[in-house]
Amino acid sequence: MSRVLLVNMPFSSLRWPALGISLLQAELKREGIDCDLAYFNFDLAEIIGLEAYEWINDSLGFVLGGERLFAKTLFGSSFSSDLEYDTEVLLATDPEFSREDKQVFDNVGKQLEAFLDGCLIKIDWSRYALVGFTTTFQQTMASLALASRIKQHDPRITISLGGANCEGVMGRTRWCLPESGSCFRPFLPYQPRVALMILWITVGVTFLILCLSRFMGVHLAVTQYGTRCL
Ligand code: B12
Repeated sequence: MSRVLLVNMPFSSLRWPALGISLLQAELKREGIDCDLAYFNFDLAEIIGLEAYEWINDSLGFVLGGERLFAKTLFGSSFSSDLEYDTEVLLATDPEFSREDKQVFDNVGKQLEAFLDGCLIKIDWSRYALVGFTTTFQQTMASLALASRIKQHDPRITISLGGANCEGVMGRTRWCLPESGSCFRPFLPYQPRVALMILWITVGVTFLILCLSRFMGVHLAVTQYGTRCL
């Protein structure tokens, strides 16, 4: 049977589980599909230490510090310069951001490649037909970075992304993996799809009524009080 793996990447809280993937796991099991969960956020906290992890997760959340670090592993040298980010984002939002803070931040960045390689080694990917990442807050870049590695390791695995970062404008943004060039296709959730169907049916039925009424010599006029026969 094909299995599903749902992944929770850094930087996400170590205090709370990711509710989304547990709910999806329960639903998949009900449908007879085996599903495992992987909380790789704990693996990174073990590598870089609890203090550094929570600092980036909590204090640097609003400047997307964690996203910035993982984006570097994804886009490599083509990424914008550190100087620009340090002065225009880090120092601009927190003038007390010290040299020591910067050292800790950069040091965490240096350990991310090893962390991602570790994630790849830890899992037997041949067991999975689909790997899904949940992304809220600062989890998109880490998810894409691991997704890129998984695709290189085994291109047959389908990668899926879900969570709050896939909603609205962000969800409609075209996300592509730089190495393979493959892009995520936005997926219309159930409710908008039903709404679209209802809209088409309404347009179709209205058109039919108008055609029939013309054919039968009846003229319809739409007023603010509803549709009336003249
Ligand atoms: C509870 C909650 C909190 C709690 C706990 C957060 C936590 N870390 O667990 C607290 C109070 C701490 C909190 C704090 C904050 N929050 Co809050 N919070 C929520 C809330 C109300 C519910 C989140 C939740 O657990 N939902 C239930 C689960 C089941 O839903 P879900 O994760 O979306 O999963 C479903 C789908 O998305 C999908 N899905 C999820 N993963 C995947 C994966 C795949 C592969 C697939 C196919 C589908 C899928 O399926 C799931 C089941 O339907 C949401 C709003 C909302 N209605 O969702 C905001 C929300 C997540 N919070 C938000 C924000 C901005 C914050 C704060 C930054 C607020 C602030 N100004 O401080 C802080 C940040 C804290 C931090 N760094 O962790 C934003 C996040 C925006 C974003 N794009 O990341 C949200 C979306 C609210 C909003 N609309 O603005 N928050």
